[in-house]
Amino acid sequence: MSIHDTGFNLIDKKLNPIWKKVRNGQRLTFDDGLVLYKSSDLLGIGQMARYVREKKHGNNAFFVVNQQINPTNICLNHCRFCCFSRKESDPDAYVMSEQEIVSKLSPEIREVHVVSGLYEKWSFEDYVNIVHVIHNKFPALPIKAYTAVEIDFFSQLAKMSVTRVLSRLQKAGVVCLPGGGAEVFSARVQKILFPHKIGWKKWLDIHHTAHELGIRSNATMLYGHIETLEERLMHMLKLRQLQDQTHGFLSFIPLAFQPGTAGITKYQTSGIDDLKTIAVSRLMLDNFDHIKSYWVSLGKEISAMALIFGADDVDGTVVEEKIMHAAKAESPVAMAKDSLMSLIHQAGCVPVERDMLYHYL
Ligand code: V47
Repeated sequence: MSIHDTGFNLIDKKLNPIWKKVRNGQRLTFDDGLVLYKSSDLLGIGQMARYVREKKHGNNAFFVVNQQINPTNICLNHCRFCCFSRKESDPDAYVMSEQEIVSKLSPEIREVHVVSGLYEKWSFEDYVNIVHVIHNKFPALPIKAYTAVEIDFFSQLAKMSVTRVLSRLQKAGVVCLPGGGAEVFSARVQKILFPHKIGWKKWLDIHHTAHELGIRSNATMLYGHIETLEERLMHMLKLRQLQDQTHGFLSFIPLAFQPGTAGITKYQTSGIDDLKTIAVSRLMLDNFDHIKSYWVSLGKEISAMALIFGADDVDGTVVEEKIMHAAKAESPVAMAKDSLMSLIHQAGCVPVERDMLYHYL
């Protein structure tokens, strides 16, 4: 039986006015978000989010056969939370050749996701060339490349405007920007964890410009470190505001922080926090079509449960993931298509293979 046919009782009566708004398709406020986050009625919140998810997508759960490529881990930003970045002199620093990049790809891949470090010895043309090489070898393969942080770096490196940088990449074959580098939209957190990285205003401006050029993008939120619930909600509301203007975001991806060796928190987020964050984002981001349950950061079990708590996409059968595994994520480094489909079945959903722009395959 679908949630549409089921009357359910909310244990936490404070949720009743929010449920009324959700049923009437009314927008939730910051204060509503706080009531949701502070409520212990996890199942009630999950059922409301499931109601919205089912209205948008029925029982479908999307996935894409995806390859991540990280051409180098050398990065001049040494963000405190990041276990992936290296100095050039580090013994495990690497730079991939064109051949190595191309060798990661195969015809069954439906989306390639390129995220690099900020490597000063490469020119902007070197970064563009990576896109060229991929596009020439696999012309039909949609390319999602370079976060707003990298776009800003290229603009400084090449002394070009963000618009020109993005247009150049678009001509080379980029159709979408990944959602990384957003972390959490808070000047307070930025000062402590990533002082040298672009802040939320620039991140949003770059996505705004991309959307104006017809480049779609995703949005992430890194949670479970030192941020407050209020900061998480402000992050969601700022994204919602830009989406109202451009409708350029494809999906929202909450990223559960993997503590690794960064020394910021001892413990990984709880399953309760993960499911609540998926559900709250589904309820707050009424103008986002898709909420991703990123199994690499949530693990397989919570990722399957997230599909009943508002998520409708389990991201990719990522062929190889490096960034979170550098922070000792316990999920496998890759998941085959069959395993991903069985994870979706376990949640009682119907797997739907998609391409980057959510066309059914
Ligand atoms: O920007 C870094 C985050 C992001 C850790 O657009 C960490 O489809 C958890 O953006 N624990 C990169 N997270 C990944 C990313 C992404 C992933 C999947 C899909 C898409 C998409 C984008 O990973 C970084 C940063 O916010 N990150 N270190 C960590 N220890």
